[in-house]
Amino acid sequence: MGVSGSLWLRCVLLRAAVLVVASQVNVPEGQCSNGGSSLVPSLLQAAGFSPSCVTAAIASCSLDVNQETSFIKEVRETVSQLKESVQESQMILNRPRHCRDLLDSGDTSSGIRQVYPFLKHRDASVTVYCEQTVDGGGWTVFQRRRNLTQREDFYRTWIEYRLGFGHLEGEFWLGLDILHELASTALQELRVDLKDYDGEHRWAKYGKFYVGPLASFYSISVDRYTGTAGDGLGDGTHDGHPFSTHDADHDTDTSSNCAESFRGAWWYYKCHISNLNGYQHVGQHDSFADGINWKHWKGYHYSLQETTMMIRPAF
Ligand SMILES: [Ca+2]
Repeated sequence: MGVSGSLWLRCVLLRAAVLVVASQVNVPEGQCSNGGSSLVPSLLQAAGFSPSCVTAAIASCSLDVNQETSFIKEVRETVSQLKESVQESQMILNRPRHCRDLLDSGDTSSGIRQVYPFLKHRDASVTVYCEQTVDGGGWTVFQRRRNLTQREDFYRTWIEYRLGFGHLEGEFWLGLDILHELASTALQELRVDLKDYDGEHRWAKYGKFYVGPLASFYSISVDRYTGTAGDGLGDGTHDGHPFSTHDADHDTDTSSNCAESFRGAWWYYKCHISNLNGYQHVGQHDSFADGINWKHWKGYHYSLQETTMMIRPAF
């Protein structure tokens, strides 16, 4: 190359200056790219460059100003790479974190979907079931019981309740880690739908729902109940209590293990007025409170046919 690096830089800056000045006075670019045009020096002088500086700069650039240099190519490639990188970051940030995001983006049908719930791991996808028709939609379902031919076993361990189990088309528990992640970034609503063996349906909804981190044993916080099933989670009972499984007793009953006694896994205190992960008795049962029970509706000796628990951002 016959021109020094500093001179090249000057040429690039000069060309940029020509284009900027030209754009300010609406002169087509073609008229400015010609270093010999009388219009360019006058424009540059009007922009504040001294006449001698403009003359020297145009003279030094005239040989090569129209040539593609490796420097300019590199700048263009770098800008192009930066543009791609920004677009990729934007795409990752725009990924749906939950079913409400999908609904907002126009996906209005219920079913199994991919979401990216973890703020610190935006590449980690999770398969969830979205309920987009009930009560305005946007619900991410985290628990479901159904009276299927082959029932899912809900009498599971601590680690299984942390990570989730079951089948999204049938019965499942999504997982406490995901629940906490979704609940910790935005105020959530909780909706609980219940159905008995006569086909009657009741529901409970909470305007505030929070699940704490592992360190709190995923303690629950619920408030602002409305519904027809009765307040089976708040009411001075489960609210504020950690989650327990038969192998991880965090309940407040020092003389027993509630999860073991009532064949479930729940936010037990000592012990419960709801037990939706309990044993799947069919309707009435003689045993005490170990079924899929919701005391305020059916008492402690009636196990429900269907349950659905789901959350969505409150705003
Ligand atoms: Ca206990």
